[in-house]
Amino acid sequence: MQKPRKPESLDSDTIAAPATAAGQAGVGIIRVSGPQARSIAAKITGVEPLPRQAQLRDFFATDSSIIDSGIVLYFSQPNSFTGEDVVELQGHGGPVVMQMLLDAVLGLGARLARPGEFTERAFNNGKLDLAQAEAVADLIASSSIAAARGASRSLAGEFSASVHAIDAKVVELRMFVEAAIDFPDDDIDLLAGGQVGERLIDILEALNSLLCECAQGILLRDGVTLALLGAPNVGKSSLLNALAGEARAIVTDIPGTTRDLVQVDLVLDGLPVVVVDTAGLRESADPIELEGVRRARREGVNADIVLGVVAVDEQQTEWSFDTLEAVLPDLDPSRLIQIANKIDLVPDMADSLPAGVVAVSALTGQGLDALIAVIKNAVGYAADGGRFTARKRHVLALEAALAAAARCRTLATGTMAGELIAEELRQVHAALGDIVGEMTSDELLGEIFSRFCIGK
Ligand SMILES: Nc1nc2c(ncn2[C@@H]2O[C@H](COP(=O)(O)OP(=O)(O)OP(=O)(O)O)[C@@H](O)[C@H]2O)c(=O)[nH]1
Ligand SMILES: [Mg+2]
Repeated sequence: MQKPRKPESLDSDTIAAPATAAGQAGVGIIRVSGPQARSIAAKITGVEPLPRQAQLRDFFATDSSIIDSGIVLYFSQPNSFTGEDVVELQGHGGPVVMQMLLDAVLGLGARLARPGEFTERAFNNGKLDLAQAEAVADLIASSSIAAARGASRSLAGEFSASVHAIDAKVVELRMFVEAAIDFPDDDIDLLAGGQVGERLIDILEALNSLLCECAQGILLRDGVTLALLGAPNVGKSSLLNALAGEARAIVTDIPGTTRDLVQVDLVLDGLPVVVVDTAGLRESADPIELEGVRRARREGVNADIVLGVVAVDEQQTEWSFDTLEAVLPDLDPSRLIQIANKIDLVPDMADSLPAGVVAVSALTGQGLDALIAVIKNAVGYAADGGRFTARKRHVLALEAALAAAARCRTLATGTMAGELIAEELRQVHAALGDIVGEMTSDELLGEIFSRFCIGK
């Protein structure tokens, strides 16, 4: 468990919010946290709640009318999610019942919680570190099984443990360097022995490998955007449907069928993606089609990966990606995957395609697995995915730590200026502390928690 972040300022007010989603459901839960949680539960049910026991009780409004009957669960502090007294009132999950129950709780002195405030209190009370708190939101929002597993590993503290393991090495090295600075008269110069450099290599390697894992973790959490672009009628919409496994976009043999963007969220072999189908690229006098092409181009500029599609058939054995290049002249080749569709029409052509062009048939499904593998490879998604979910914030902090550690290494092989090495190590330590929230500013914390949903 973490050290409480602000033990002196433990929140004195009591917060409440629905912990379950709005709408009709078998059960709905109002969660209450803070010093008054227990007494509010006692007033609502007419009986003192017992810690960690599910008790069936009637729930009463402030005017003593009955609202519902359900389960009351009480967790006495510090053994609760937030570290405060927490009460869950589990009633029937109808919007009106939930609102009446919430009103009763608010009428007894609680106030409505801000988004993420329960988790923020858990963080402030040392129940979770910041990376774990972020994992709570990521677990709720996860779009794939792999992302959910990654988030729950982060929530269990695996990611934080990796950060702490590197930080422990940094702290140890800092102590060594600072001791060497403080006792300069000793016979041996501790800094000259090559030890600092060796230990730094170890730290750099560990930082690098965690950074790679974080990059995977971001893919796992955020996924990537793929834009299907190409001339009319090459089979872009058919390809979208084939990847989605259902008819999401209209397909006809009339060129210019797709006018607007069609966006589908999918998970391709563990990788969350947003696939955007676009209007076929061609000159046109039709203002609707022109706007469609303009939007297609914009998607091509913004997407992580452009899936450039051409069609091969008996008539068209000579083909190129000129149409796409004309529209996106500055497209970085690393962002482009070239696809030759309709390979079922000319199966022999599959072997004579230029290197890097993926032959597929949206009609028969041929080549789709290979295409998915090429996509995963292009975005750097490892076969087994990420070990835990991560955020851009974590990557930036690790990059800052890595840069300071690299500067440290240069100093250690060159001037051996102890004070400068110590200062760079302090920066590595600070950057790592930022990830788990030991050194994070209140402003950033506010921003992180405000993106949570209410009730979490
Ligand atoms: N034989 C064969 N026909 C295909 C294949 N993919 C698409 N088609 C056909 O090609 C035609 C055009 O397909 P679409 O998916 O609408 O093409 P599009 O690129 O989205 O066309 P626009 O929306 O007009 O830009 C349809 O008649 C499809 O059935 C394929 O792999 N093999
Ligand atoms: Mg289309």
